Amino acid sequence: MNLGIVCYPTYGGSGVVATELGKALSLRGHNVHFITYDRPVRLDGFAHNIFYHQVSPEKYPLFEFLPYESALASKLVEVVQFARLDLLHVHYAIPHASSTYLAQQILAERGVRIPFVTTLHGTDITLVGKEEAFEPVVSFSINRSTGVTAVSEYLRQATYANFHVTRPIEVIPNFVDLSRFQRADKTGELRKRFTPQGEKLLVHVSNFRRIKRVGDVYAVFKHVRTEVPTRLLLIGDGPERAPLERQVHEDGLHGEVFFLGNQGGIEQVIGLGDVFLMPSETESFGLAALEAMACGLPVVCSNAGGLPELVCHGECGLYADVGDVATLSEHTLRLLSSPDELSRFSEAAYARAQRFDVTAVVPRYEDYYQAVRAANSP
Ligand code: GMT
Repeated sequence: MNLGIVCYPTYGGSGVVATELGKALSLRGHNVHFITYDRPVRLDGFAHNIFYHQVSPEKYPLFEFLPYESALASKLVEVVQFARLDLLHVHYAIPHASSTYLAQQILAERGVRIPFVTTLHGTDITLVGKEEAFEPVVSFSINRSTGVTAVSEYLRQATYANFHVTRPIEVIPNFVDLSRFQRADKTGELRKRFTPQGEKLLVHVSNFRRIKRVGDVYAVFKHVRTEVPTRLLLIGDGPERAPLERQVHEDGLHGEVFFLGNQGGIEQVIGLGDVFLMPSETESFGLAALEAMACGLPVVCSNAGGLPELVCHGECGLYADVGDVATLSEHTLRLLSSPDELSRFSEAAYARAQRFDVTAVVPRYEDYYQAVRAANSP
């Protein structure tokens, strides 16, 4: 198939899923065209059947805000025709679904039929999308998409609860490439850089937005370190990073907490840890937790959103209510204080991640594309 993928090119989970999906589809013989405002961060290396089309609205004195939606719709009209695309797959409803609907209508006037699949990822439904400023457009464009998928059952239900959506939504979960995300050598030099005295290592990866509750990550670490020598590895960047970094310095713990920022190749680092922390306010799926599980890390997380669909409590991880730092700390200590318990949970986390391997999930998208195309053919 000739496929177009519309996504955010940044470190956010939706962009990561979209890019990894495009890469996996290209390996399965499809031609994949990414259409976005910058090269997606995980789009590294060269493949003869991956293409990138930049959307760059022109600046004009009248525009206080650049009309990205119009520029995206126009670019889609161009790419669908020139690259003879069979289907567009848009990730994150706002504004991608409505721009794509507009492009679809323009193309229809030119005699070109193009189906499009919208994948709902999380905050497009649970946070921003619900805002009065967006809700009517989000509801409309979900209903007008040729196909709709959500990354968890929780998100599917949240969509019906928060929007005027009547159409079926297919659940296709996030996935991980188990050939890349693997268990790491915890006796090697890299791990020793973070834990020179053989301390335990907690890991957190996120975009450091309020919803991620990085303050809870730090609070759990502070509690745990009083009983078990521990270090904390923080990967990613965002608005909550600077305040937390300031706090860590004020507490004099900057020698024990490592802020790595946005990193490429995180698969080489996550596996160095012992336990992954994800105390999010809400999380439609929890891709970073899945990537950690693939590296054999049990997850201590909140029971928010779709996390319980991924993390089996008492087997591959442990969860608590949002903000219940005391229980999250107890859970973390339970794992760190017993090598047997840690190893049992680690095995279970790895086994659970296998169910979400790229080779198991990507064919579900291909099947869905076929079904959508068949339903859309004249
Ligand atoms: O985590 C974020 O806030 C980024 C966001 C995105 O859309 O870029 O991630 C969402 O999509 C990911 C991929 O489907 C999910 O794994 C994350 O759980 C989801 N984030 C939230 O629901 C907060």
